[in-house]
Amino acid sequence: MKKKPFFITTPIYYVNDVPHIGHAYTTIAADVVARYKRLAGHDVFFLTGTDEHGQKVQQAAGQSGKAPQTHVDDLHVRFKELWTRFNISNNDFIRTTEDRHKKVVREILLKLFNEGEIYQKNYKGWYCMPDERFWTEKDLVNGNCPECGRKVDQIDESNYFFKMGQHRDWLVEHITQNENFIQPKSRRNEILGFLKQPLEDLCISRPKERLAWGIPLPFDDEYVTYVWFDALINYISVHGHLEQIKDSGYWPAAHQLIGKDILTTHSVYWATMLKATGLPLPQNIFAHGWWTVNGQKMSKSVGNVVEPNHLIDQFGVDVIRYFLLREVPFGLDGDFSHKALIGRINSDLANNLGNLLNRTLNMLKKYFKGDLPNPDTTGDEDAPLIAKSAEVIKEVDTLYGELAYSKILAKIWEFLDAGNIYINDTAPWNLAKSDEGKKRLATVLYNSAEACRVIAILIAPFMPETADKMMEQLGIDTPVDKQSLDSIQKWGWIKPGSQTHQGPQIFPRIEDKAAAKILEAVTIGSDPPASEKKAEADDKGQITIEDFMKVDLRTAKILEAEKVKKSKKLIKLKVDLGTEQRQVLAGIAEAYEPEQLIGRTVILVANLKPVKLMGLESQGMILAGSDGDTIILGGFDGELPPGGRVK
Ligand code: ME8
Repeated sequence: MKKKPFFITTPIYYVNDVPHIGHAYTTIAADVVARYKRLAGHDVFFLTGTDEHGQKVQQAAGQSGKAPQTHVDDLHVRFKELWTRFNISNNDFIRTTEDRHKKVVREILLKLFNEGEIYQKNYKGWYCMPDERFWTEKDLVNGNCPECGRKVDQIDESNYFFKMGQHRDWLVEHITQNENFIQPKSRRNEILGFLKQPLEDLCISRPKERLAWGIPLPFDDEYVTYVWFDALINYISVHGHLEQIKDSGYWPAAHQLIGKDILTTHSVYWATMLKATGLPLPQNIFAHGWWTVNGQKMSKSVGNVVEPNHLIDQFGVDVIRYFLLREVPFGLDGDFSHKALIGRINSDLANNLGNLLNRTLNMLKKYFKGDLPNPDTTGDEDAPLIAKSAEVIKEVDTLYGELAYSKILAKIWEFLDAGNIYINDTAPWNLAKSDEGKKRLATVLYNSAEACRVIAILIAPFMPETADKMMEQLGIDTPVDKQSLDSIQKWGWIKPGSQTHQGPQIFPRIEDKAAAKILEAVTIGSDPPASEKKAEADDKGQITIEDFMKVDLRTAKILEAEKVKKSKKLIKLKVDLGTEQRQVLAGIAEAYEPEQLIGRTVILVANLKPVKLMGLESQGMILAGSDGDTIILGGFDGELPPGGRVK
């Protein structure tokens, strides 16, 4: 049977600088889906690449004293090398300076020009050089660029324009009718809001005398193509010229992953360019959130740019892949810190995953010399584990459709917990004491090994090296990317008689002393060490940003509310944190009726140690202001999804 094509893309990154953790984030996210879809039997095409034209790149080349082509030839390699280190399984890597790309850009420009979709006019207005965007007087904020706040230059020149404005109405309709076209929902609403204003035509040229580094327009070689018009076409130029794109089977893309910074260019510029060219729109554009570092924007001048190569050297590839996608729900902003990373390594990876594999292999060695025994009869005690496996596999598949990475991992970890509980409950060490018990022991250890195999396949898209190590220790020769999801649909695929062997710990714990050393070494840029800053702040009764960031404030949506019996003040709430639900007790019963609270988004202190109030556990605290007897809940003057960080 012919495999179903599945096309997934990342943005193509500017080669004005070296890649950082933000670039790695989108690329790893796309890689995980690509790997999962391959396991599920799809014909996957996963594309990434580099954006090599335009002002930013020309400027960066100038600063390094190189010709632009030499600069991009040198720098794009850094991205390729990093993706190899991260085990990114892209099928192609496109560079916008390649002929195959330039040809298609010129083909599309010519077609649109001949069809009257592109025209020339004199333009007078404002231009933001770093963003390479034109703005009208009314767009400016305090005379500066509304996007980045930087200074704008006045421009008066003749340019070519794409008739983008005429596409507004059908685009609004398309977005309204296709819920998945722009995700998450908050971003979709943002674009619908943007489209309430009239849509301007798009300037798609730059005079050569101002910017020489670009693709010359096919109908006027005094101009080069605007870098965004050029770059967006990479998603289709990779499939060949216009006629070939339709036949390739890969267009439209199933998912186009981007950061929230480039949502307008994708959901408005790109969508209208495709429509005018006569090509269908991608099925989904997903704009994920923004990573900060210890609460600050990553920036060269602050010196806090997280260099992925250093992280890989220190912690290993799979740990970083896991952390980035587990820590923050996809779509929300996240904060990177070494402390949180070490926390995840110790709790999720060493304690949980490492533990299940280790104790299973250890007991197989001890009681069966490493030979996987034949399971005897399956008993009542085994059924919950087997049922949990089926439930998790099914739910994980649904969650992939929503790109809910962090929920997928939480789900897989539920199965891991079930595996550890199974071993605790069946107590193999007691079974080993009698001959009768030994029959049951064979089944228990067989099932534990099978659980490890299921987990290896489920985590393979996120942690491919770990999955292979697990397979090897379980005595399975076939590398995981040559296996398929089919093998976990039915319990009991692993063959009795396989020779298992315990290797080194896959995730050793980072002990407190080592962790302290790592944390001490990560000073932020030229800032004084954290300990000094803290002493200075304490003197004045102030706290540092690091102190503040220790409080994990999150947006939380109230799902249920009821008064606590026998209490005048307490209301019991169930709140949604995006990835989990919590029970929280709040002393607001004199100010609010429970019914008033349902559906509200509040601010939750999410890392407060749970306490018991009137015999009920409260897993966090919601923020409210008060004046005498008046209590008013803190909140937001707009809609926000649950689970986002409040800073
Ligand atoms: O915009 N957090 O390229 P770019 C999360 N060439 N993601 C981040 C991030 C951060 N702090 N920083 C960067 C361009 N990213 C254009 C794209 S596509 C036709 C042209 C990621 O090098 C995120 O995916 O500035 C963001 O959208 C992308 O890098 C921007 O990369």
